[in-house]
Amino acid sequence: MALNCGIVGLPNVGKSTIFSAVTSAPAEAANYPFCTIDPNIGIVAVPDHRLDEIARLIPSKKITPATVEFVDIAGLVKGASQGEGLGNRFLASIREVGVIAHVVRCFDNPDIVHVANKIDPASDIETINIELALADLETVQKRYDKIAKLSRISKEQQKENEKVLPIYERLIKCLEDGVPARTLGLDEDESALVYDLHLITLKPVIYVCNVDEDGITNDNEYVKTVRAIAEKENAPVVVICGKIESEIAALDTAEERQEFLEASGLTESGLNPLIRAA
Ligand SMILES: Nc1nc2c(ncn2[C@@H]2O[C@H](COP(=O)(O)OP(=O)(O)OP(=O)(O)O)[C@@H](O)[C@H]2O)c(=O)[nH]1
Ligand SMILES: [Mg+2]
Repeated sequence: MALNCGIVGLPNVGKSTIFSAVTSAPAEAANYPFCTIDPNIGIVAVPDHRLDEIARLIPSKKITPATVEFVDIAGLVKGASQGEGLGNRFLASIREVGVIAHVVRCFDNPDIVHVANKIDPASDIETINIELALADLETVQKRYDKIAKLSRISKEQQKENEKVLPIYERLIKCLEDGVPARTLGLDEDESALVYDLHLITLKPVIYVCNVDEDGITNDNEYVKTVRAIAEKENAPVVVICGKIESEIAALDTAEERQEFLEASGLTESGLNPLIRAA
């Protein structure tokens, strides 16, 4: 099965625009929050010049690149874990993916609605992280209560509990503060013990800064803020201009796309680093 990457973020930040450009699959993108309701799914080949080089040197009937499946998920808002906005049923879509691409709005444009009425990447990231942490908190707390309540258990189960309950306690403490579980830095054994909870905030995240045309070649202040947050989490950052990428994706030929890229001051599509990071 291909690795899959869920695109999450606040409503109207450009998730579907980026999804459509990445996957060349049509997804409705419009200037109003909660445009996307059902998740859109698309599969893309991972651009890898090494594969092109090998294919050139060793002629082969069939060349099969690695693929990534992208899932465009509905926008999350403050209170989503408690049913606000489109509510918590979308959390299920996020639970199913392997990697999260967190799209953050990093451009000014009074015409494009922002659900909080101001452009503030740090606050936007915090809002999403808190909702995802609260969703995970519910999952861990439920499991913890269930196990802690068991009265007659086997010796084996007892041993297992002694190992897992302290990890659940650490998770609960972290998630209660609205902090993603990945920041706990669980080791391999600990991660294996909690794997079956499928925690959203334990999944690796890529921060995707959606910038305007001027923001692709030079980091703007918003992007700098995102980079600082990502660095603390050891997460990669990809800077993309959703608007340009959707225009490029709409062009018919590779030559036209290359010309457009060069005219925009780019050497390759900003989508490639995203696909590779995923
Ligand atoms: N200026 C500018 N507008 C953009 C950019 N990316 C997206 N938009 C516009 O922002 C609006 C929202 O884009 P969508 O891709 O629908 O946003 P979304 O995050 O999928 O929104 P929901 O599905 O409602 O959560 C659309 O009108 C896009 O054309 C960008 O890089 N620059
Ligand atoms: Mg959308």
